[in-house]
Order: sequence, then C-alpha cells, then structure tokens
Amino acid sequence: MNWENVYSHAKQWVKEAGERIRQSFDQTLNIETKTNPNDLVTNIDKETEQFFIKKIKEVYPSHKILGEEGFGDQVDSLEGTVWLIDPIDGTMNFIHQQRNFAISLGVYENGVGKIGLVYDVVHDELYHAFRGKGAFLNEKPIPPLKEASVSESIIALNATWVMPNYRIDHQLLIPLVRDARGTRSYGTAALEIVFVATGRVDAYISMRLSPWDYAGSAVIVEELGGIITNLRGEKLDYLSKDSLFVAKPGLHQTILAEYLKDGKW
Ligand code: 2AM
Ligand code: CA
Repeated sequence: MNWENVYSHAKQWVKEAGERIRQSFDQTLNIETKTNPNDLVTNIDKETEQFFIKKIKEVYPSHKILGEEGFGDQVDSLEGTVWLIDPIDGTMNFIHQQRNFAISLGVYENGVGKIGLVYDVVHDELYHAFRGKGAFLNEKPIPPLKEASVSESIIALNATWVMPNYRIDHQLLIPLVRDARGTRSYGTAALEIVFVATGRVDAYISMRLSPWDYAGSAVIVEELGGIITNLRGEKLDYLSKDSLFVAKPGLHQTILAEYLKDGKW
C-alpha cells in the first residue's frame, strides 16, 4: 500500500470535513443524548462521520472503519488497515461554544498507529504525524518533548475526578493536583493529548475514553517521545474503553510511581 497517498487523502478529507463543519455554524443543530444526559451527539457529528466513510470506502474499499457514531464497520480486531474516527471530539463544546472541539482520525496497520490527525476546525490548525516521519502543526515541525518535573507541570484533567464520584476514590488525585503548578480542563481529549504533544500542558488524565477519542492524537504524541498508557501504566488496546494517562517522558514514570500506584483504576 502507498502510505503517502493514504496520508495525503486523510489530510485532504479532514480539511474538507472541517470546512463543512464551519459552514454548519449558521444552521440550527439537532441535538440528541446518548448514554447519559451529558453525552451528546448532533446531526453534524453523524453527517461528518458519514462523509469520511463515503470517501474512505470509495478509495480504500478493503480498509475497516471504527467510527464513534457507529456508521462504520463492526470492528473486533485491528488486523489489516483500520481507520479510527471521532467526527467531533468535544461535542459539548461544539454545541455550547462553537470552539474547543476537533476532528480526530487515526489510521492503524495491524494495531500499530501509522497516521494520526487532529484538526482544530475553528483555528484551522491541523496536527498530524506519520510514524517515523515527524509530527507537524500545519506545515511546521513540532519539536520532540523534553522532560518536566511535577512542580513545574500543568496537568489537564476534569474536576469531576477530584470530587466524590462513582468511578474512582476522588482522594487519590488530590496530591497530584496539589503538587502540580496548575491544572486545566478543555473538554476535548483529542486536543488535550495534542496539547501534551506541543508542550502546552505536560500531562493529561482521563478516567474513561474510547479508542476513537485518542487514536489520532496518540500517534502524534508518541512520535514526539510522549508516553501514552492507561492509569495502571499498561499499553492501550485501541479496541476497548479504558482510563488514559499521557505525559512527557520522565514525568510519566514519576507520576505513575509517586501518585498513581495505589489507585484501582
Ligand atoms: P466526545 O466529545 O467525542 O464525546 C470530554 O471530557 C472528553 O471525553 C471528550 O473528548 C469526549 O469525547 C470524551 N468522552 C468520552 N466518553 C464520554 C461520555 N460518555 N460522555 C461525555 N464525554 C465523553
Ligand atoms: Ca465525538
């Protein structure tokens, strides 16, 4: 397979999809809820996913597609070439703010991430990487990540996890929040992971994400030396929901060893 063609098609289609989303801002959104009242989907999420599926199937009929909104294939294994797509990551932001959301797209070959794209539609900023060939923000190469200490770090995480919640013991993350220089919460996993890639934040923690939330950004942050695992420090399997912990090199080991080791994540 000609991976350069796949890369250029992926970039072209993401830009086209972004343009369609920008044009949709004047329309009235059709908003529905999914697993809970705060888990949202709109007609634009669905139309964007269908746009990608049509394009991919036309040019690469043998490729499999795992899309958040379920219009792709039933994907039970990562054998062959698989596209993992989140048409809008940060749908709540898309609805409430018309910003702080992204299209996320990863192309994997036998479970290995080859191409990662995260498109910040409103800022027209495309983060992209091809494994082994560097990572870029639009045309500009992103420099490799440097190590950082906890006391000089900004950690991205949701406030939910440091107040009583049904998923984890909220006391566990308080020492990390206390010792870090600051915390941030952007409400879009794909952008929060590329913010680690660009050094705008130093680490990002989430309790439960799906493969399409991180498949694209994982390729980008790993290309720059960032480490992405679940909160137990294990590799992600890119097929099931899991917790997620991504950080600069060094910082990842330190936080795992000193702050996360006692948690039942
Ligand atoms: P989404 O916008 O594609 O649903 C919000 O903190 C981040 O978590 C977003 O990246 C959001 O992706 C993701 N997320 C994953 N599962 C979610 C859920 N059940 N409800 C809301 N956000 C979810
Ligand atoms: Ca989504």
